Amino acid sequence: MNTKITLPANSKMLSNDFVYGVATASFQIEGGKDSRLPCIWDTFCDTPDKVADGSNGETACNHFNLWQQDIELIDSLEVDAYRLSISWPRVITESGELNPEGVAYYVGILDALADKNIKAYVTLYHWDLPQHLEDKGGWLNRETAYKFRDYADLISKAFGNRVYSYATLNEPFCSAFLGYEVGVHAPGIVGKEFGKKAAHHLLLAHGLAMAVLTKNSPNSLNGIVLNFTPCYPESNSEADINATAFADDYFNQWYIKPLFDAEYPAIMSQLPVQNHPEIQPGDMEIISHPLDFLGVNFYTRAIYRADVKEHFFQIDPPEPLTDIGWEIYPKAFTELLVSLNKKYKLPPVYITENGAAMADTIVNGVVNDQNRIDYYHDHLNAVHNAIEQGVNVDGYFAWSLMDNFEWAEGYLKRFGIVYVDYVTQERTIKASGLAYKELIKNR
Ligand code: GBH
Repeated sequence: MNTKITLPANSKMLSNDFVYGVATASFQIEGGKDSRLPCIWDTFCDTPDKVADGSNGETACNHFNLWQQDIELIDSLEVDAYRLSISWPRVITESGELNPEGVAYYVGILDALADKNIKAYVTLYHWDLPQHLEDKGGWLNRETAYKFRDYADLISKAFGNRVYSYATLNEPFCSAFLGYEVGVHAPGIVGKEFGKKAAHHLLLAHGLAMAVLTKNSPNSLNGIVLNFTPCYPESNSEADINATAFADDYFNQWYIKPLFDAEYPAIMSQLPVQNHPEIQPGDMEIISHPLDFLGVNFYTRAIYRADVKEHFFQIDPPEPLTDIGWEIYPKAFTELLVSLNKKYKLPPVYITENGAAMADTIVNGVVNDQNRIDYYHDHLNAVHNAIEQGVNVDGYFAWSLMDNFEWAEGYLKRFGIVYVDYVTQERTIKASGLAYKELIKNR
């Protein structure tokens, strides 16, 4: 048992230019629902049986009111950077103008971070689509991509030079597949014919916003955050290997290949036409706008076997599992980064999320989350191994700064390196948070 997170002494990740940060997202921590427009997650939470504990984002971590003390907390962890997201429905009115109160709220946060020399990594869309846009079709409506561009334009002008890095979208896979194909995330739409259409409009939104950000904020690192769940075959049979490759194209490569190769994976031809995206001339050029960085989110892998009807079937993950049921398999992290680096001409990579849900208990004000320390230790070393194999990784963000609203799991799953008591809103740095701080401090 090692209560520390350590890296080999010669690691690039121990240099002072390697960026360490913590990450959050607006809907998951802010609350402050009365001072913004409704979003699709408000509606989803109000729909019975969608969120495990029947909870919502009305208060969450009350970061809307407690942001100043939370920035002190972030500073106390001695991180270099903070990754946050902007609530689109907080900063843009229904008629498409800036909402000055919403903008002032984030400007306050960005200025406080600058005061403490903490780099701001801003994500423009972490799933909280304004409900009035969903009412017009949401990401199934091509028009939403242009609304996103306009939002990116207004907000990047308003923020001026306060932002170190902009990510357009967080995990378009989750928005498209979980939100519009299997319906376990907002807006809860179900149908194979919808997922890839939503995905295309999300990627179009990304490309349109990249052009705007490059113009308005040429000095920031502008890019996108993708999640990857690397796919492994259950056996070495040809059928399982092919099924796994299909799943990888469907879930992972679908979102990255258009960015670098300006085309979707070739499996598109095997999908029924009614499930295809609606691609207009010029779209793929817009989508493949050069990136200053690629954000990679990694949590776990998935194992597949062949399936005659559905191309692939995901088997139950083997142990060890985290509290949310995801397998702990750090080797997949190294292999993922190395394989992406081989397939694509990558810009600098940031690990924009990595972390684990654990069944934490707080005893006399102490959270001894040794299991999470182990997770971080093993996964940071997995990143180190990828760097050793030639991948250009410039930073790492722990998900998450603090326990928060874990989407369809509500408040039941804790991903923080800081414990949150949702009754008192008290924050307690967990043992993993202290270990992370030690790693950063002792570089
Ligand atoms: C991220 O999503 C989100 O950006 C963040 O908001 C969220 O709180 C955090 O991660 C934790 O969930 O069914 O075993 O194949 C990550 C979403 C996680 C989606 C892994 C796919 C596959 C698990 N991804 N998941 S499995």
